[in-house]
Amino acid sequence: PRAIRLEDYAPPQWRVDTVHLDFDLDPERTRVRSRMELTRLVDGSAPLVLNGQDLGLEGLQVDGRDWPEDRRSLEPERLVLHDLPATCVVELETVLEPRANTALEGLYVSGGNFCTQCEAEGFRRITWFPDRPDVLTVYTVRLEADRATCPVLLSNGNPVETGDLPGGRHYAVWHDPFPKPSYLFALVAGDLVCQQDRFTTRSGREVDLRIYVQRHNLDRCDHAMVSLKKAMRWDEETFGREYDLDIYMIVAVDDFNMGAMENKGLNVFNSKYVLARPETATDDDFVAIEGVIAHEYFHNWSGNRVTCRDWFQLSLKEGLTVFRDQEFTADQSLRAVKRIHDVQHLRSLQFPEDAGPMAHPVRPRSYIEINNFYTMTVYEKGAEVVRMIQTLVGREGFRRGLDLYFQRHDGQAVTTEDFVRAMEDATGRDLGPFRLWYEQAGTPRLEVDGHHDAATATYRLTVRQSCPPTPDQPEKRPMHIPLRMALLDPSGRPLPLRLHGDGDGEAPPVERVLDVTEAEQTFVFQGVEAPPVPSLLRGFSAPVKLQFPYTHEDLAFLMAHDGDDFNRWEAGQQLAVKVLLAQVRALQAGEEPRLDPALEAAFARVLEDEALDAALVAEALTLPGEGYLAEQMEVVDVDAIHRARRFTRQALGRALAGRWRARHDALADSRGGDAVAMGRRRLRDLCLAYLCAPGEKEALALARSRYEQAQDMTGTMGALRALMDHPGPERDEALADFEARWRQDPLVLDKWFALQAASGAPGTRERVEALMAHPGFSLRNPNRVRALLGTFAMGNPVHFHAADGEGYRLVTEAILELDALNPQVAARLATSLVRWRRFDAARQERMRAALERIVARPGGSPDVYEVASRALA
Ligand code: HT7
Ligand code: ZN
Repeated sequence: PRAIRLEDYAPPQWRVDTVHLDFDLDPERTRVRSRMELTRLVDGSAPLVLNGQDLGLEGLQVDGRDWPEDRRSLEPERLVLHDLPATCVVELETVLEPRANTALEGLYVSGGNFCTQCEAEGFRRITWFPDRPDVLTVYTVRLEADRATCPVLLSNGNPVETGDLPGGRHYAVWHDPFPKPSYLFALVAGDLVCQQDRFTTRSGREVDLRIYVQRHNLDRCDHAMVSLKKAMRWDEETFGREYDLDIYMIVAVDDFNMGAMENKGLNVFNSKYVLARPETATDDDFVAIEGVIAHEYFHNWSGNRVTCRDWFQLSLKEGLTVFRDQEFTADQSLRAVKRIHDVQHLRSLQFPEDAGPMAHPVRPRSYIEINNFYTMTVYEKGAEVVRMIQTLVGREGFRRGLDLYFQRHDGQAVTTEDFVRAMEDATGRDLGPFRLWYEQAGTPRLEVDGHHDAATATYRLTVRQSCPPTPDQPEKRPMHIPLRMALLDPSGRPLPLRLHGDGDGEAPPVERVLDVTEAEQTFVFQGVEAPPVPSLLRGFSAPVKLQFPYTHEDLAFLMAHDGDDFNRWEAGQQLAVKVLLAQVRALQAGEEPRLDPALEAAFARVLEDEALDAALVAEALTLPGEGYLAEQMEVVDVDAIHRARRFTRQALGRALAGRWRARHDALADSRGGDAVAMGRRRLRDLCLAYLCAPGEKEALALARSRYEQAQDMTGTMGALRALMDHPGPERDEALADFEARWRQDPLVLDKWFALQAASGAPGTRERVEALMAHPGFSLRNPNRVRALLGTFAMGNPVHFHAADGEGYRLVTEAILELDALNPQVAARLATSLVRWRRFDAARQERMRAALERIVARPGGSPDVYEVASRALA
């Protein structure tokens, strides 16, 4: 397969002013007629190049006449038309088989209904077209289908006309007045019902809101609708962004490769991110739905009104929109808890990506298959880059910059450079060196050290930055890193931060953002009488790995006194990491691990802190994950990490049993849908998990009875999770009951598959293999694949990396089978194998062999090939 390179970008030579699409829908044979009004943008006789994939060509006319064979060339993925007049109308026809489409790109059938997925390059599976994001076109779409099976016919924009046709058929016409790239095209047709509402924008425009679902799901749309209205209001109030069409539609489908898609006016969603009521969805599901609904809505400006010039600019819309949805969620809940979750997500998924063979800059320079670049780096690190810009220019400056960006580029397809320039122009801040964040891959390391000099009452903070090499980028340059920090005096109060060179005028601030731009820099703070404890990288002000030689006592001090909630949590995490890694070393040396008294004392203090929000208590009492611990090791020892973490959970469970129980019981009656109630339930279930960790009968019986009495899915899952690592009647009966009760409900059954795939108990790999033969399992449904195989491969290191290689075998076989059906999902699963060099020699050998088997397979997809071959390079 051929690589596409940023440096080869060339602007389009033709404009498609309008396109009329006519769909004659049939699951077996859909006819698509397209009529494009074209204008040549360059002098001379540049041919028109249209993209197509797995498409025939049933007819081709230019200005109403058949176009001769010798003036066109039909290649497998391109149709090139030569000698066209400078303005012309091209009409062509294709025939599709939506029911046979298992890749879920282009036009396909899900749950008996037609839907489309065109980002990134799915439109070329529907019709021949310049399928690139910098070609913006006004669409008119006519849909025709059987009225009985497809009463609902939807496309982008506003409805124009509907009517009946002979033979039980009917039609609808939609017109989208906003020029858009082809990746934002969508159609949906089927037997759907909708929940309807209205929204009045701040300028008084009335918007018809609709959420379309299958009839049996109509009672699960309230939360999505409330979330949508909240997001619409929030975007007006926070960023001055208003909705622009008369109607906003969301459609939930069960078969979907990703979370959701922001097609103009017609979002198509994975049903997982729409459907919820407390009996079927957990608190985490509710929060995720609110976030994804908001994310897709926010794309209407950051992505749709201002779109990407080419796919290398993907983070322009995704990083910015993730940043916007993070801010939205932070405003709906506890800001510090949201920041903790986002940082956990980044560290456990993006940092490993940035340290592995798939590492790439936020703005990549080349790809084989663009679908493989919808990555943690483009999304999550991209959002961190936007957040750092906000830190550097300030909140108000950021708002001005964003206003300028939208005003300057409305209706255009632009680059990350255009975004940065708007920020500079609106604020006067020079972001020159900062741009490197878009170009340089890898997670920078900050090694910080502090030295107090009592004689001069100064504190010197020395900061060294470096970045490990990544594929294609062996040499790294220093980045511009905003380091938010404070110094705490021995009583825990923040000190005024007067730097050498500051004027004497204003009172110095107690928190500063240091501009770290050099490989090594020293900051000297004046007037520091006693040795302080620094609070560094507050709020995680940059996506870096920070090292500072904190003692256990320093960390306990910060846990107790840091005024930054994120850093209080972080201090606890760093303490736990130190303790757990010491246990790993003990286990590797054949010694018994022991529970560190500092950790036990810190946990006891937090557990008794009634003043602290329950949600923050829960975060503070959650040990760092196995993946994050693995990142701290030279050679990953999955078994020792798993044993150390299990040992600590059990030891803390035993040592603080009375306190866990008391706090658990005090939280028994935690109802309501607000963030406070959710935090209480999270803490309640965490207490239950610690109580059950040692595996004693009494605690397991408590979990079993909690399962019986659960009023909602959060409680049910909390009880089940506490039981999952403890084989025995309590676990097995609860699992069997759950399956019997929820067998008919795909989203809930996914939870049942995922729970079992995540279990640390012996025999999990065998169980996963058995579950692949379960009547409810199907490789055709991405949610089911992710629930069972994704959870096993990405969320269960100790079983996936089992020394006998059986975990690798199971996943490799699944990847190969899945690749023939759905390459996009298969490629995601294949990323579980790419960091093979991190493990011991025996595991390396097995993982490499698995990758070689994948690469060698004839007829495999470019998606999977790209992942496996990069891993082996
Ligand atoms: N912009 C959307 C990305 C997306 C997608 C990409 C490739 C293949 C399938 C896909 N479905 C959705 C979703 C988003 O980030 O908002
Ligand atoms: Zn997005």
